[in-house]
Amino acid sequence: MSTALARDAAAAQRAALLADALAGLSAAPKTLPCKWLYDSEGARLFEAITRLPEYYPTRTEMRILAESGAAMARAIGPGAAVVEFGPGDGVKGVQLLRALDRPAAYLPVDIAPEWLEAAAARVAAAFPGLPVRPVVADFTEAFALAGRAEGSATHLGFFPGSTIGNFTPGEAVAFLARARRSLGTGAKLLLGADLVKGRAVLEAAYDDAAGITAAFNLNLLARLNREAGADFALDGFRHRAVWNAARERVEMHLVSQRAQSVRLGGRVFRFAAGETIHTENSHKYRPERLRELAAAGGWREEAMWTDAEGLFSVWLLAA
Ligand code: AVI
Repeated sequence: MSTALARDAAAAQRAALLADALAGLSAAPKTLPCKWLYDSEGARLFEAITRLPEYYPTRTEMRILAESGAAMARAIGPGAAVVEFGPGDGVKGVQLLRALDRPAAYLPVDIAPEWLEAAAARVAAAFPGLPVRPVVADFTEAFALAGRAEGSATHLGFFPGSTIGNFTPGEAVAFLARARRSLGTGAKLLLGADLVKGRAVLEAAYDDAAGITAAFNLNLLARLNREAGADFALDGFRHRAVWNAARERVEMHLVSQRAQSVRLGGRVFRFAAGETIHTENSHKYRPERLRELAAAGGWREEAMWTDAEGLFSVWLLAA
């Protein structure tokens, strides 16, 4: 990207952040969209979260991919073009491609070109000769893969990490329906989904002893100070993670430690002591619920793999 284009993209991004923050902080209860957790500092902190002893999803999913990779490859069949939604550093993509029978291509999809580069470079280094075609697109909106498939290869969507859990159920169904349209006829989707489990395990996973998840959550306020000119006092808010059993989701909040005011975009937002900003939902699924969401998005279950403790699930869905 040229410097001028990069500058325009950064300015548009800051304007969108400010608009979302003004809307979210004007709502009752106050909220901020979780997508803004991932600036470069947030992405670094999230990588650290994935290695925490309490945060079981990443290593459990990697174990399922390692242990059941051969069965997945058989169910998927040879020659698939892998389309990974939000590939992060590309580690899971490499693991999947290693298991598959003669994959035809790797197409990582992300809105941020700099993140795509890391995943594309890792995959290209691990599989010389495999066509790697990054797609710059916001996969939370409609996008086309037309003309990108390798010959007649079928698309295998790959959406690991239970990132689907950060969507509301309505958004999850909309994503699944859009993915089905983007991936085209005969497509399959390999989907990671975290499972419902006991409160203690879930709350520890989102409120670790080392305070990394707290730093990840609070970085959202630091980002608003840096990029949107807000004046949040970072010691005036504390991280809270709570399992909402009725809605089967872990919620992250930032709790105001005192009555205080914050300036943002020429406006003043007042907080009562104990008032929270709701920053993220991480839905957990029972298998029957996941099947329902998949069906509503136009997919049917072909197979499901889990770990010995039943912590996490990986689904193969067919269009
Ligand atoms: C990216 N996503 C699947 C993570 C999750 O578990 O919901 C984000 C996260 N938030 C706190 N810890 C991890």
